[in-house]
This record gives sequence, C-alpha cells and structure tokens, in this order.
Amino acid sequence: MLQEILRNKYNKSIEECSNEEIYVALLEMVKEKAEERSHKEEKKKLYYVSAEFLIGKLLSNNLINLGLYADIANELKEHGKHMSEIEEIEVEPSLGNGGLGRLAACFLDSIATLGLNGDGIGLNYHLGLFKQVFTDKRQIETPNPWINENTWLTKKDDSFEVEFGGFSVKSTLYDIAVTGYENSTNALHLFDIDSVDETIVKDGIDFDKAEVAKNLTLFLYPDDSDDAGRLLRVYQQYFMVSNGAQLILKEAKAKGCVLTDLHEYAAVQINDTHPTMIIPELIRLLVKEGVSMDDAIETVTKTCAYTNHTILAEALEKWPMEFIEEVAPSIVPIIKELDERVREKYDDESVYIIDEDDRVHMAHIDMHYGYSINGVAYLHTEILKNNELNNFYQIYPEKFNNKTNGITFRRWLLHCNHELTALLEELIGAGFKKDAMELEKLLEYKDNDEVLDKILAVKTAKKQELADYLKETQNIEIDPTSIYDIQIKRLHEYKRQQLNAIYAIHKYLSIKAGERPERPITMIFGAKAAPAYVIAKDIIHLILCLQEIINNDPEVSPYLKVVMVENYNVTLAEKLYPASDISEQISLASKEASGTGNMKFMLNGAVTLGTSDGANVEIHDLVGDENIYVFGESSEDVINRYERGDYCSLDYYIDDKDIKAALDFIISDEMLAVGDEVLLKRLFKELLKKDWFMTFPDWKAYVETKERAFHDYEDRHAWAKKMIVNIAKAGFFSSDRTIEEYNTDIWKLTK
Ligand code: 26Q
Repeated sequence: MLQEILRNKYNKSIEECSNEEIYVALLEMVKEKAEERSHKEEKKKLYYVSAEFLIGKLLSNNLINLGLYADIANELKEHGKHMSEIEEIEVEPSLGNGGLGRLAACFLDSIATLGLNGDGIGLNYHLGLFKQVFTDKRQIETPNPWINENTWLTKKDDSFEVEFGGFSVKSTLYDIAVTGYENSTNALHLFDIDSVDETIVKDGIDFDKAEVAKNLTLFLYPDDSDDAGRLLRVYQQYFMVSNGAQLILKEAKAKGCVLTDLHEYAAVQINDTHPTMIIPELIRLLVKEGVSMDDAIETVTKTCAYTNHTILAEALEKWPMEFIEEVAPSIVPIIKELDERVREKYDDESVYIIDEDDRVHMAHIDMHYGYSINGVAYLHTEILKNNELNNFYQIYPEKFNNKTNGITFRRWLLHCNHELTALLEELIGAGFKKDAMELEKLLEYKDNDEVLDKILAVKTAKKQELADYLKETQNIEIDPTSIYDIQIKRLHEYKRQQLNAIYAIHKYLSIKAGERPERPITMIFGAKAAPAYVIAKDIIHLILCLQEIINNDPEVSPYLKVVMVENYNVTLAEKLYPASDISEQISLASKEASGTGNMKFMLNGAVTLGTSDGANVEIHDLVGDENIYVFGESSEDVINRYERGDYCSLDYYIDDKDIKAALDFIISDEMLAVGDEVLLKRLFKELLKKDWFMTFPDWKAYVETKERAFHDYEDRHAWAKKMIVNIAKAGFFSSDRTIEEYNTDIWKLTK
C-alpha cells in the first residue's frame, strides 16, 4: 500500500525515499482517510472547550485508530525502514501544561471512539508551552515551534469577529482530525488570528506584550504565571470562548435550533475555569438575537457544565474586573447581572461572583450558571462537596457529581507498548482493545510462572529500550537490571518531588556509609517548572546537582543513579511509562485532584508507591493492599493540620537525624561545589522555615515503604504477580469508561 503511494507521489521506492518523504506521504494519506470517515451530525452535539489539548504526536495513533498501523509498519520493515524512525520526524505540539490538557486529548479520542457527536474547541498556540533546556543545572525556557509545512492543521472557512475593548479581530479556524478507534472522525477546532508575529519573541520566551494582535495566540501560559502575562491570558480566554460561542450558535442554527432550545442542540463542557467566559458570552449573543435575559440565562444554564481540576486555592481563577472591562467590555454588564441575581437570592458573600475587591470568581459563574459540577476522582469530588466548595454544595447538591479520570488505551498501551499489547493479545485475545474491562481475564495467569517470566521479559525489553534512548539522546547511562523508580509530572511543591529528592540524598549518604541496596536503583525524574515558580526551579536545580554528584561518585553510582530527563513531554512519557518498575505518586494527600500518570504506569505494569490521594485511592481499592505501596497521612489528617495551622518543619529537622543529615547536605560544601549557593540556600531555608506543602510528616513512612518495595522487588515472580494484577485492574481507568459516564450523566447525546 505504502509502495504505491510513494510511487505515485515521488516516483520512488520505499528504499529510495527519505524518512521525511515517507512521513509526509503518510500524513497526507491519514488526513484523507480520516476525512472519509467523518460522521453524520446528530441533533445534539458536545463541545469540549479547553485552553489546552496536549495531543502528542499523531501519526502512529491515527494509523492505529484507522486500522492501518500493522500493515504500514510491516511494509516499512520489509524494506529496511522502521516506524520509530518515521515517528521521529513529527514535531510534538505542546498545546498543554500537563494533566488537564492531556486529559482533554484522551477525552477527544474516546468521544470519537464511542462514536459520539462531539468536538473540541481551543486555541492554535504557535509556540505552545516552552521547551525546557538544562543549562548550568537550571531550567531555561526556549520557544517550541511546532507548526511547519507538514502539519495536521487544516485551514477552514469559518471566521468570526471578536470584539475586544477598543478594537476587534477576525479569527481563522484550523481543524485537526480526531480519529476514533475503528469508528468515526471528529474535529478539534483551534482558533487563531493571522496577524500573530513570531518575530516579536526575543531572549528565551520573552516577548513584547503590548500588541495583542501580534501575540494573542503566540504562547500557552504556564500554569502559574507572572502578572505581566495575566492580562493577555484573559484576552486569550475571551478570544477562545467568543469564537466557540459563535461556532456553537452557527451550528445549532444550521440544524434549525430555536435559540431558547439551545440545550437540546449543544452541551458545553467547560474544562476548568479557563473557558468560563463562554457563559456570559453565550448569554450576550442570545440576548443580542432577541432572547430575553431571563430566557437566555435559563437556556445557557441548561447548556453548560463545569469540571473542576484543582483544590489549590491559589489556582482558582479570580480576574480583576478591570481586566474584563479592558478585554471584553460587552460581557461586563452580563457578569454584573449574573452577580446581582446571586446577591438577590443568597445572603452569603462567599458565593458572590464579584467580590469586595472587584474580582470576578470564575468558578462561581460556572457553578451558579451551569447544570453540572464535577470533580475528577472520588476523593476529589468528596473534598469539593465537603470542604472547598461546600457552600455551593449546600445550594446545589444535585449539580455535584464525580467523573473519575481515565486515559486512552490506544496511546498508553497499544501505541507505546507494542510488546505488552502483543503478549496480552496472545493470552486473552484482542477484546481488551475495545472493552478495557476484558483485561481482568489476565488474572487467570497470575500464578502461571511461564506468563510471569514473559511479563518480566517485556519489562526488561522496554527498560533496555529506554536505556538506549537516554544514552543516545542525553548521553546518560543507566542499567536495565536496576530498579527504575520514576516520577514524571509537572513540578509543584504539592506533588513533592522534593520528598523524592531528599530520599536520593538519604540513600546516597547511606551508601557512602556502607549500606548497599540489594539491587541498584535508578531514580528518574521528568518535570517542567512554571518559569515564575522560584521554589519549583530551585528543586530542579537540586535534582540536577544530585545527578552530577551521585552519578560521578564511583563509590555510589554502581548502586544509585539519579536522572532528570530534559523537556519531559508526551513523546518522552511514551518511552518512560512502559519502562517503569515503580510509579511515584507522592502528593500531599488532598492536593492532587486525580492524577492520570498513575493510571498510565499501572497499565504498563508498574507498581504504585503513593499517598492516599486523588485516583491513587481508587487504584488501591482495585488492586488491594498486596499490589500497591501506600503510605502517609490521610487527606483528613492533612486538612485538619492546615486548619490547626501548627505545622512546623523545623521540628522534624530537629527531631529526625536522617532529615537533618539530608537537608544539611543541600548546603554542604560538596553541593556548593557543583551548584548555585543562592538557589540551594534559598531552598534549604524554604524547607526549614515554611514548607507549605508539608514534606516531612510523611518522611518516615515514605522511606520505610519505599525500602519495603525495593526488597519485595527481589522476589521476581511475586513482583510480576503484582504487575499482572495492576494491568488486569487498569480497565476501569479507560477514558472510554469516563466518557460513557459523562455522556450518561451529563451530556446525554444519542449514540
Ligand atoms: C490558570 C491561570 C493563569 C494561567 C494558567 C492557569 C492554569 C493552567 C493550567 C491553571 C491550572 C492548569 C492545569 C491544571 C491541571 O493540569 N490540573 C490537573 O488536572 C488533571 C486532570 O484532571 C488531574 O489529574 C490532576 O490531578 C490536576 O492537577
């Protein structure tokens, strides 16, 4: 098949074509095939509106979903080429920060796979999230261009006018096809403007913030941003939702929708508060078309649903009213009207939309003027109901519901782990590819020594592959017979990479003191820090210093290695999950809404070492005590401690000699010889004097539990059994299940 395509396009054989030529030919073919499968429109449509879609590379996934992967891969192989080399040509679009953006991408895959009528709406950031480079053991941010002439983007004819304060712009729409697995094709709509000017970027990711028309869709904002960028973030949000709202109304009208029946034609899922302004914008547009304010509010409330992804108070968006006055003056009267109506009904300032400092609480708009509020894991939703959003739960108990996150098995098993997929197919047939719950059939083999050996062999092969890759790309050598203990996620104090890093110091010191581990350990980190998040960057510096000291110490490096991979992204994740033995999920209990990496590790046969937080709780329930390593305080303990306000990290430093030794090492001569004194001392002080996310109460339990896991690893068959149970029980975390639940409980689309 490929032969013929290349012959027609270039008049060359496979052997004669460069990898780039093959990539371009496959891209074109996939785009055509995807187009052919476009589905017929139903009356009601879901719009998943999100500031982020972290879609990853698309070629192989699309080939899998179109049912073409095996044939193409084989044909390439027959002619001396390899699919992985062709994949290298594609540039990964970095249109997301982390979990929330990747979740949106998994959801699009499942929506199309289930044949649901639903599209994504977002922004076409030209440079996406920054690329991370390590220089002098620090994170440096550089631009990450991803759009070239060979792109998945297809320019469409739709264009809308968006009015900002004082000027307006016209949008251009680009679509990316979303291929469902053996099903229809949906669309990811990404809005853009033609005037964006990439040449205004200077010095890293710094750029001239003055001219909105030139920088509107230039970058994706990191999840914690400096003030200068905040206004532009509001411009981006309003641009996204105004386009989205206009597209939604256009499509509904084309189907004959009477505007007060909008909810029968559209369900709008608001992915965290970033797209919240779509509520006042839809109301504005309906009123402009002659619908009364009362009716417009009622209809929009029946159309929009909100997902909360965080319990960190500082991450809940509150925009100064003056920002909205400058960016989107036409929705200001609507927001004020919405606030007035709340004030008339409730005598409780904490549920008002506009607070006494004239800031607009975006989540409050969603909760009053949407019909559904969901958290992303059981524990998270409980905390929302009983703590963080309790005031709203009192008012609207019927709106609250849980939708435990999920991941697409097409990318996180079929694509990234061909070896495991093949073994599973050999053992339990191919049914799990369509119905993830069929993975449970694997349990039958948990005491079968031959199968246990095969599972271990797959893991070893993937560990070797990662070792080869790291050697080739980052010149780092790791030992595939060591334990791969991996923590990969955005850098944040609540995720507690610092706890893991301090363990590395502790282990280093104990090996120096003569206590060798039973088997060498490779600690792998991957994380980007928001550019303005000082402590997060100091933690990266700490890890990179440890990498240098530990890996170059001949006494220690045979037993312990620390590796921080550069520019952790979806593509790297696809190599890391399959190679992992231990999945570090060590957030401070109550703070990680769900986590989705935890599910990807589990699916690839890693065993979780984690706190009772987010979806870890559900993993624990599914696999049982024997097949997970849980430690640390409960979310209740942590919430109570915050309420008491009596946490004092210094007490732990004084009372625990291991903590003291490890912390002192951060500012030891050895560290200062390789690191920056200012950064290291600042971090030392932070951990001792503040430590807002409470690193130390869980220290003892963490060390003990981790050592127990390392020890258990030595009984290879017992460990392989744990791997099997984890894989077998991962079916619940298929995003197909999550999307079925969204549809049954919230969207109610016909299939
Ligand atoms: C807000 C204002 C200004 C600039 C940026 C932001 C911003 C951007 C991104 C705030 C938050 C985010 C991303 C949040 C996120 O990724 N949350 C994660 O969502 C996952 C999917 O539900 C969960 O699994 C994770 O637990 C949660 O941390």
